[in-house]
Amino acid sequence: MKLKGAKIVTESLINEGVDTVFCYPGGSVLDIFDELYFVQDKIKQVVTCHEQGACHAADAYARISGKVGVVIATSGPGATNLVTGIANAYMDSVPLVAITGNVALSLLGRDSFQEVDIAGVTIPITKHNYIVKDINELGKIISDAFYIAKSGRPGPVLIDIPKNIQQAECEWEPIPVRQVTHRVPDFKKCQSAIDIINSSKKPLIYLGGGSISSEASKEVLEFAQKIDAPVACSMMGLGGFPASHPLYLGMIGMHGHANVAFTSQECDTLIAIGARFSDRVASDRVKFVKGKVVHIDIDNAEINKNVKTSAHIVGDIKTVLNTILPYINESKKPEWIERCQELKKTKVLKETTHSVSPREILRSISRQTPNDQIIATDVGQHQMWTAQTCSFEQPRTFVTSGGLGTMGFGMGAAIGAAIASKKRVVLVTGDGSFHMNFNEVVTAVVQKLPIAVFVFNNNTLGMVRQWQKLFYQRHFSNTTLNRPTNYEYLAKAFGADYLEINDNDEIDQKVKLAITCQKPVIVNCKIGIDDNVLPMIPSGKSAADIIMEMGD
Ligand SMILES: Cc1ncc(C[n+]2csc(CCOP(=O)(O)OP(=O)(O)O)c2C)c(N)n1
Repeated sequence: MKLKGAKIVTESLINEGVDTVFCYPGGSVLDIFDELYFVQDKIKQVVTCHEQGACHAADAYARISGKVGVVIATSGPGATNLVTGIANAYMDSVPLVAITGNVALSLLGRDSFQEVDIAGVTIPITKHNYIVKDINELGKIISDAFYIAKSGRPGPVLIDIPKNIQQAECEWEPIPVRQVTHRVPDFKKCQSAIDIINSSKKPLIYLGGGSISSEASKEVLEFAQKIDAPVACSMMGLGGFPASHPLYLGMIGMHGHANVAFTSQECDTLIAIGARFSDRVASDRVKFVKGKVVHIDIDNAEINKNVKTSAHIVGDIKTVLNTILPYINESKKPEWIERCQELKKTKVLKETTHSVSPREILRSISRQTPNDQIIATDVGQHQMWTAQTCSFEQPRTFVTSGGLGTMGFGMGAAIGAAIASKKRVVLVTGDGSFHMNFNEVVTAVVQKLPIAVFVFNNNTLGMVRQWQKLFYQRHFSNTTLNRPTNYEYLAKAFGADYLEINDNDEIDQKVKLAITCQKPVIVNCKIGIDDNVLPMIPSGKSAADIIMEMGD
């Protein structure tokens, strides 16, 4: 059948199984929006306040649903407003298709109104990108974009569609959707990894987000139990292994649990699964681990990139584990487990809090919400407290900006997560991060999403202040906010509810009110300006330099 380019876009989206898009209109994308008008019953269309919010929402939608997230924006400023969101998805390996309109082909490269070479801009932050120059290629490009976004190591793909291509016509038939299949790794290539694992007396599993995108939680559990190995998750891996399991040690990395840092020094084999040895984990790449390293990852480029491995297997985590599990010897390691437990009991933090305790609020949220509660965060101290304190029992329950560390991610992400899950979402944010994207509270109100926004209001850019304390002689340059923002007026102005936590005694009751509220609610949590996130392994250092205590 003969269709307009814009119609090929909407038909292709439906063909790919897309049921939700996050979007913001504009002149160069109007033809696509005109077609979206006719498919409102098939594709839910969520207009945000800012394209960045739309991109973060599409990103979180993908993280929660396991599907490809879709965002649509206009040319020029609309497209550049997507850049942070695309980079965020790229760094955390999230499957995303970003569709941008552009000026007509004849106007490209002439500094036309709202013209930006968005394909050029996004080359380093996309898996692949396209400028559609021939209407006959549009359908195939969309099909390829979805496949590229979700296959191998997932990531974002951008399709820039000039206006005349949206308006041109050509023959179109639905292209059968290609399912992602995974090659079983050649057994010979697994042998040395299996041998090291089988001979290890003191293994430690370092579990990353790759295990979650591969849906490998069941296999990871079986593997860990079979070899009796304790498990530490990277921040992206949280939820990939149940936090209440006796083999679970905690989070690894700069602000990971102290016992994990010491365990990683004592283990004889570190088995990294779907993790990439980011500098926030292996800060001192040499001292990070003394034992052997076995690395299992879907991306060949990650092998030996940051840390030298003794053996590795490249492949999809679920497929690899299913392949090697029959050859892994079952064993018990009581002495090693006891040692790990001892470290878990002894290497604990002395908690000091100045007023309302952020950790107490998080414990209350964890206690009062179900195991499948989705918790999203922004970036800063509140993010690390959340990662350290909440017990994530299931995959796809923690939504956070890991690789890029994007302040302003939270509110858009909470919206995407709430729409994907059709459930209540808790957002933990800081006053700095919240000010970057609180416009999206009104999107949550319009969409009738029960999002409980806990603003950890310490009147400062807390994480930066902490670095200024530690490394810049307490020169609090531009981090004390002292903003007069009235959060109650702000909530009411957008049509949201408002609560306040001024005292530790009211935490449980206010958390309960927030997590039963039927609409978006802003909870102003008045925490102290000098609460620190500890432990901390300073940048470039190792477990030996861990900071367990610091003054204000
Ligand atoms: C877009 C962006 N700009 C700057 C930073 C650098 N940065 C990291 S944490 C942080 C402070 C965050 O403050 P807030 O959101 O109030 O959270 P808190 O640390 O106080 O919990 C800043 C400025 C960033 N991560 N992202």
